[in-house]
Amino acid sequence: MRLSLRFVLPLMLALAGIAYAVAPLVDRLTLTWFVHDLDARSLLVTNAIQEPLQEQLAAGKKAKILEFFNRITRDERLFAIGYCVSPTAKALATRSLPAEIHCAELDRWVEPRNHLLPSDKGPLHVTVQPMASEAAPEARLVLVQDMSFVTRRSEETKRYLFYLFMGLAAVVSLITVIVAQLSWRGWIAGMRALLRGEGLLRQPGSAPPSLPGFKPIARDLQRLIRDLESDVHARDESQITWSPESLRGILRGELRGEDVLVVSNREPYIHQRRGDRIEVQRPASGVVTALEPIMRACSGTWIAHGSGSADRDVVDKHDRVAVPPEKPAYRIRRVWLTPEEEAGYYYGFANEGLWPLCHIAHVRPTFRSGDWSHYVAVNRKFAKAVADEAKTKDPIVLVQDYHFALLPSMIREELPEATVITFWHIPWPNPESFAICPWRDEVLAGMLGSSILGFHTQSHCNNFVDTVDRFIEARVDRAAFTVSFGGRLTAVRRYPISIAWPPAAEMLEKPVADCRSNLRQLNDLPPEHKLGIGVDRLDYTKGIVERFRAIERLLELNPQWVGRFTFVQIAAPTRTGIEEYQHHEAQVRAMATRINGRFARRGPPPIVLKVEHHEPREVYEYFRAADLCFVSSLHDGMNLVAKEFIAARDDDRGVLILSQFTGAARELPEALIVNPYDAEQCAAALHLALTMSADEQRDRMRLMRGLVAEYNVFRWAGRMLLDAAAMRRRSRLEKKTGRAET
Ligand code: GDG
Repeated sequence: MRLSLRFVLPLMLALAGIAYAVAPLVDRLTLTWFVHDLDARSLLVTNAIQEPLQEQLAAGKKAKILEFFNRITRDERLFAIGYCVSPTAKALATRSLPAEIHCAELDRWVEPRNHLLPSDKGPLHVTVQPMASEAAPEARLVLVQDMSFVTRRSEETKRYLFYLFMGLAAVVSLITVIVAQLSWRGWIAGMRALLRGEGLLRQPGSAPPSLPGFKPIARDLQRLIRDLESDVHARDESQITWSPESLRGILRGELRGEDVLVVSNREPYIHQRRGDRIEVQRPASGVVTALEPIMRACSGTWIAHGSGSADRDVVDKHDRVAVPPEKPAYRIRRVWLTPEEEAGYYYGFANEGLWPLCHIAHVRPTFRSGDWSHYVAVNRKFAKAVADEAKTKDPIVLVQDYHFALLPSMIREELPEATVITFWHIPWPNPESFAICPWRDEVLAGMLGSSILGFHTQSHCNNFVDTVDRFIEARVDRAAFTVSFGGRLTAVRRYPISIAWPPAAEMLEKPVADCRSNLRQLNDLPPEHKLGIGVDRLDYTKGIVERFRAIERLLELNPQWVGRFTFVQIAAPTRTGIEEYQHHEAQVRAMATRINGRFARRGPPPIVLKVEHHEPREVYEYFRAADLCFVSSLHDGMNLVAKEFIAARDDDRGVLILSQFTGAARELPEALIVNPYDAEQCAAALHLALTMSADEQRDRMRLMRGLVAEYNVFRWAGRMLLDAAAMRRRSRLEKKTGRAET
């Protein structure tokens, strides 16, 4: 007991000393955290008041603005607020705005380390946020927040630390005394054993006592921490409701201030000349919907082929244009291609070579060395554009699709520290099929410049990894799904793409009953006529011929549907310069005419073929008016039409017939899954859809709507960004500790 007291008292004194020594450190750390928090809060406040403030400013009501500021500063932490229209103007501000803050000298508060302003009431936190508008391009908002709460919290922390260390001292001394007692007994027992001649021989099977044994433990611990990290990550992710806001949250939190670039062939805004007017077109594309919130949130740059007839008229001298036109938030950098480059890179290698190569649709790929040269040159052109546009040496670059297989490694030559995320929107074939490509090794090496390589389904990931394993000198780790090539690691991951959820309100504006009656009227169909819908680019991979064959078979097997069922096929013209597409269009048209000729004598025609582009609103109206939607792709990376049909049906009605060869079929088992090559089976599915009870339609549709809502396009983009953020954190840590994973 005496021994314990002699030990415990000095220990307690020592720990109390440590508590006081540690307190200032904790103070400094918490101050940094609070400053970070207040930075984020300032941004939030600015975003929240931007719109009402701009409205008041536009109305020019100064008294109202001051009243608005005073109302906001009633918040106990928001100390003062001011608005400077220009550096020469006087600030429009609450009275509490400290005298040291003038419009002319706002730059001194911009640096994060200068955000603190001492005052006799305690420190103040000052931030300056741009609030540009057309009328006032230099306008800025000053927010001053009260930080006196930091001093109060510091006192509490010190008290808490003192009690904590005291408690700790008591527990440590207790454990020490117990261990000392036990060791003493153990030592005695050991001595006795030695005297008995048992010696210090190791028991068979017991662990060797040498130090190197700790190394595996350290490694295991590292692994455990990593697993825990990814566990927390996965848990957090499942808590997220994915929306443009959550994407913005990731960019502000996980990827604070990172430089983000997107590269795609198609641009998100196209300027077209119509007479002497310039019209802005937005391509109806899921990819644009997903990537726009990222671009808007981080004011990034989107690099794309400038394909519009007025594209050159609106760019600045660096070929850049700010978009969206009504409220610029990010910029497009346009890359110009000659007609020869477009023919070789886009129509040739990408669409006559890689497209049929990656889709099992029994169309032979055509590879020409001239096309390949253009493909290489255009990829190089885009890599230079990426290097020009990068603001840092390690930007995040999101590369889209098979037009840019070589771009990842070319970007890496220009910017070795960039994080390149490549997403391949079409399937990846098995190694035997891919081997057809005469430049297969170059294509694979190009793609392996990516840090993350994404596909829609696990089987596309498997095919890619198998192809790499078969053809190039790379190390494949099938447990981690990574490929190590040329000293670099590429993670191959599944990111199933989807659509925006909820869909834009204007798409669902017209009631389903009105859509039904309107479209039946428009197509000369009786009010209760059954309607099917198909919406596709007029592409041979979409199985439109097989779809028509199935409709013909339905009418042969179930003649009661003749004159009572019509299938409307919207077929948007695509890649019309390619011969295969011209043949395909002729075949589809001829088939519709033949089938209609066979059955049209008994009422309305079974097939209405509309070979033209439709506005998204019209497409949604058809989705809402239809009794069934038929997606019969022969091979499809995902297929967004299936998901759009589901999104359109907020009445929980309608049946989806879906080809088993789409990525979407893996996610939507409640659809009627069919083999498009099996006309009998498809005809049976059509009959089942036409006779399905309302209850069954509702049960299936609800399940599918739940899934599409949860696994929406914001999750697709967000998960890639989260993985990129984790990868960047890990590589920064490895650089710091001087260790890299091999
Ligand atoms: C590739 C992959 C993957 C069609 N016609 C019109 C029109 N569309 C819209 C649809 C839908 C989009 O085009 C087509 O998307 P899909 O996913 O069906 O197919 P692809 O164009 O082949 O896209 C595919 C996709 O990339 C995304 O990763 O799912 O597997 O092949 O949004 O609604 N839109 C309008 N008028 C039309 O006439 N407005």
